[in-house]
Amino acid sequence: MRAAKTVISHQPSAISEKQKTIHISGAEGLFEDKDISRSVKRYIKRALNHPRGEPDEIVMTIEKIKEMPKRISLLPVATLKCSSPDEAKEITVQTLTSLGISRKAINNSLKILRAKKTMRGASLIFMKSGNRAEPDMERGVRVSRLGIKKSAERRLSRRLSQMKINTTTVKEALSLASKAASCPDIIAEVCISDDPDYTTGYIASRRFGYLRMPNIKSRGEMHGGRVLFIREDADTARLINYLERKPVMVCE
Ligand code: WAQ
Ligand code: MG
Repeated sequence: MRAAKTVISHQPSAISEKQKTIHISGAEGLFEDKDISRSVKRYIKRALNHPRGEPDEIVMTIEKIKEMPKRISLLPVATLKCSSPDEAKEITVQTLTSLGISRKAINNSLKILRAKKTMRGASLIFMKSGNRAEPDMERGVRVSRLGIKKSAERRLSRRLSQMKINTTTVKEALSLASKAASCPDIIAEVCISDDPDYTTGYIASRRFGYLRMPNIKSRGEMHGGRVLFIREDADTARLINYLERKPVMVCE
């Protein structure tokens, strides 16, 4: 599902009005036939009640999966002590540096994550050169075709409940990060929600797991995004195909 809003911006210096599309919400999953109607209803409800605003377009795509999903397991979860966006930045820079990611790549990612115009998908950044690899830089790459087995979801819910973070937001973000981390060419991911009232972000990697950072942004801010750091010699076409099209199921 994706939901968007078109706004007309009146720039003080411009003579003409300009239309631009604002991304409101997007979500995806893998479901059994019998669960499709219920899932579609949930996605519509979510699009219509979104903290980023009321959409004037909701697009729903339903595709039959013809390939057995690849099974993956979840990254381990931890919540770091982090009390401000500055502290989150410090943790992010330190963690990414220790994973071998260059200062240039880190700086480029911070620009994307703080840009006013949010993307619908993730940016792919080469870990050394800092160059971007996504073919459409406004849209980014959408990690899609991922689901979680019912038994795995129940177990995850129990675990997250003990940590008092059992929400759809956390479950979906952890699943997405685990699909990304299942790619050997992806070294790390950084995520900030674009929802104005969701201020916890994360940094994920196979080495350190899924590390949550509270207060990564201040309440009310509309910016956010995702950056995937990739190996310098990654086969980007193959990588993008995996992220966008390969069915993956969380099974543990
Ligand atoms: N694939 C790639 N990028 C995506 C996707 C996707 N499927 N979905 C969202 N993005 C990008 C896009 O640029 C959004 O602007 C940005 O990520 C943020 O998306 O453990 O809610 O859906 O408490 O707002 C983190 C949870 C929540 C942390 C993240 O992201 C925790 C969240 P949002
Ligand atoms: Mg959002």
